[in-house]
Amino acid sequence: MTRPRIGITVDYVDAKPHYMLPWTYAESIEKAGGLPVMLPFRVDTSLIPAYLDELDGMLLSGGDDLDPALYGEPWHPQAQHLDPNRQRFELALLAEIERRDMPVLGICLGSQTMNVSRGGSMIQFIPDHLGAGSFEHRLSGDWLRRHGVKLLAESLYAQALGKTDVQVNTSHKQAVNVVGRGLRVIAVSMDGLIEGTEDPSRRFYMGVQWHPERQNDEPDHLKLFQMLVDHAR
Ligand SMILES: [Mn+2]
Repeated sequence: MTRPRIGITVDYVDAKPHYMLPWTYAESIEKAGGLPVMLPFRVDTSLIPAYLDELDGMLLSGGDDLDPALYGEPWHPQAQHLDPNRQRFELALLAEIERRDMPVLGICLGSQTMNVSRGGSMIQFIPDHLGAGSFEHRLSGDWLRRHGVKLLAESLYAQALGKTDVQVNTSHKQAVNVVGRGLRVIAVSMDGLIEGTEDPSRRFYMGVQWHPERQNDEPDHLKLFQMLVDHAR
C-alpha cells in the first residue's frame, strides 16, 4: 500500500546554522505507515505551496516559545524565544495547510502555533499559573514523568481509542489559555490544564501538548500518528 507523505517541521541548534529534529518524529510517522519528509524553514514562504503539493499531511514538531506579541503580551522572563524565521515559516505553512484543509497534527509548539494562529493565547509559564507546590509539567530529564488526561468523549482521539483516560508524558511550560476560533478542548490534565485541541469542522486538525513521539512503542500514543496518516491517505 502506498505510504502517505507526511511533512515534518524541523527545529534548530542554538547558536549554530544547523537544522535539528529528534528522530522519534520521523520514526513515529514510519511506524504509523506514512513516509516521513523533513521540511526546512529557512526558505522563502513563497515556496510553501510547492512543498505542500508534494505532501499528503503535516506534522508540526516541538520547539521554543512563540512570540507572545502574537496575542498581545510581553515575553515572560522564563521564555525561550523561538527563532523568528521558524515562527514566520510555520505560521505561513499553517495558513496554507488550512487553505487546503490538509490533515495536520501539532505537537507541543505545533499545537501552540495552531491555537495562536486562530487568535488564541497561551499561559506562558505554568508554574506561575498553578502556584507553589503544584505538579511540575516541565521535563526535568525524566522522560517517564506522566500524568493523566481526560479526553472529550466525542473527540476523534477518544473515538479512535475507545476510552477517555490516557497517561501522557509532560515536557512543557506553556498551555492553552484562550482557546482559538473553531477549536474545542479535547484533553485536560488532572490539574485542569488544556492539553489538546481539535477543529471538528476540519478533516483532521489536532494538537497535543505532550510528546507522543517519545512513547511511540505504546499503542495509545502511536494512535495519534496513525490517525494523521489515515486521514492523509
Ligand atoms: Mn502536562
